[in-house]
Amino acid sequence: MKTFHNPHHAGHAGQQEMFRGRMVPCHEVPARLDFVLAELERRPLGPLAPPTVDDSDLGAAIARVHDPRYLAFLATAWDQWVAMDAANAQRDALPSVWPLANRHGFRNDVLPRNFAARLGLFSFDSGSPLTAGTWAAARGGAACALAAARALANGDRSAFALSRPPGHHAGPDFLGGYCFLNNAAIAAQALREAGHGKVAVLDVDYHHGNGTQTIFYERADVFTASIHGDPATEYPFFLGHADERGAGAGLGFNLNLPLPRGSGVKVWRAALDTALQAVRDFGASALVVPLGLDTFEGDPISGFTLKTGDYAAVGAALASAGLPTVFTFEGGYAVDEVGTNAVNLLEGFQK
Ligand code: Q9C
Ligand code: ZN
Repeated sequence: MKTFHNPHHAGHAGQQEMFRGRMVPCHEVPARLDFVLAELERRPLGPLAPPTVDDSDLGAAIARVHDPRYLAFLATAWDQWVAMDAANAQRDALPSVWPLANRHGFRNDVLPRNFAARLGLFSFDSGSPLTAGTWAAARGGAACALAAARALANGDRSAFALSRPPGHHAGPDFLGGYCFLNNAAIAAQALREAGHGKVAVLDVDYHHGNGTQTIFYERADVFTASIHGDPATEYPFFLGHADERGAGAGLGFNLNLPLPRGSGVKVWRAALDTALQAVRDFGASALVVPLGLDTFEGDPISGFTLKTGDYAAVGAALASAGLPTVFTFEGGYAVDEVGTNAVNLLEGFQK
């Protein structure tokens, strides 16, 4: 399988995230991707290259998934932050005020003139620092996703969009969970436009793929499934419950499989079988896998107990769907092991 890696990823390097009233060092660090690249050099799965997609193609692919008002904000957010106060050039931008959109009469239809308010309008947590290089890095990730979808359109069986920041928590008009542009959704939409009538997204990150779910919630042409820590106790808390099944034309085309914190490989694999059966029943002709490795027992912010030796079989199970597949790199914060775990899974898929 071809891997498209993002040459701009390291430009996005947050210093600290807000966690329970304290600022703590960011978990989502550039070294994560470097470890995956290093492992891919040790155990090649195929060609490794930066994406080559045309700028206007890329802009169009991103705009198919994200709202214009959000994209206009994100593209210049850093400049707006520094314009607010020149000293901000030394600090990451983090939100601290939110509109509780659609609740208690708080409005999200009037764009505030204050940047801090705009940042809150488009964010759902204070753990996702926006930095000088965030937009270029996020755009580079979208390019990887688009290139991976195009590789499938050209007959490849699979492709890996290796980028950070991750994407699956980013929605049509919001960032959060370390995510800014939803790479998996961009790949799924590009596959639709390349002629796949039905595309499935099977999210295996520890955290519910709330952004992807929201993007496709009312659509019947993209089936979204996610296996994750139960939002009753786990981030992102406010979405990812089993009773969210889609709405309108999309009713029945979203599947959430929340599992209790502490779940091990046996329970997790059973959920994977359920999700794969649902993908088969849906009749997808292409698959996107938001690949988070934070299901690993050693992950510092997550609560499942999968082991390094489990991932090859997970890859093989995903391959059993028999579908052309795009993988997008998502979470996984046990930095020393994330490369081994990712490549174990992808090698298992490819065997
Ligand atoms: N300070 C992804 O895995 N914060 N995002 C958890 C730790 C948010 C995870 C608390 C976790 C987001 C792509
Ligand atoms: Zn995650």
